Amino acid sequence: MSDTRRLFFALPLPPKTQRALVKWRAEQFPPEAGRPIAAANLHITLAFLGEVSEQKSLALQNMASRIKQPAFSLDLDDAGHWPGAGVVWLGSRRAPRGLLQLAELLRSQAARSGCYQSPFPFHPHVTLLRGATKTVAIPPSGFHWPVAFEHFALYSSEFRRGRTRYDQIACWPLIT
Ligand code: 2AM
Repeated sequence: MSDTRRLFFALPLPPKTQRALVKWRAEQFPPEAGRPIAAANLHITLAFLGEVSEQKSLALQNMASRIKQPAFSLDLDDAGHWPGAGVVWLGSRRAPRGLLQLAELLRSQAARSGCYQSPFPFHPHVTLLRGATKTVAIPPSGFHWPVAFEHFALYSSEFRRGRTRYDQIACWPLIT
């Protein structure tokens, strides 16, 4: 349907971290491990909303603009492979409470607005590779990517001409 868009709330990674992760990924994973996600598309999803009408999107943006949550930092120090989903991911051994609260708030607002709800428990992560359906050697622990988050944003996702494109629709500050 043309009057809906595929939307999700996410934490964008700072461009410097995106570039560093892309370099590290190329060193850690062989090309056959999976399809690398473009640097600019590296993010942590907070709430996936599915196909959303413009009216519902505006209502969700209005609710998001009223969220007052403190900023938080996180250490990307964990990695794993979900072979079923074909995803190689980076995450954190200790997700900050602020991140979990923000995701919970956005997810409950989305649920009350009748949006799609993922049946899976929330596991904050950055997807590094897709199409990773075969066994992948995960880098040994010892890596650390510290990231400070001061904003969260609403994105649309569009798949066109073989490419996934994310566009930021709106962005809100966390309290610093
Ligand atoms: P993923 O990276 O783990 O695949 C845009 O597609 C974002 O929404 C991605 O971060 C993706 O998570 C997430 N996403 C897509 N489809 C989803 C679904 N059905 N349930 C939960 N998250 C989803």
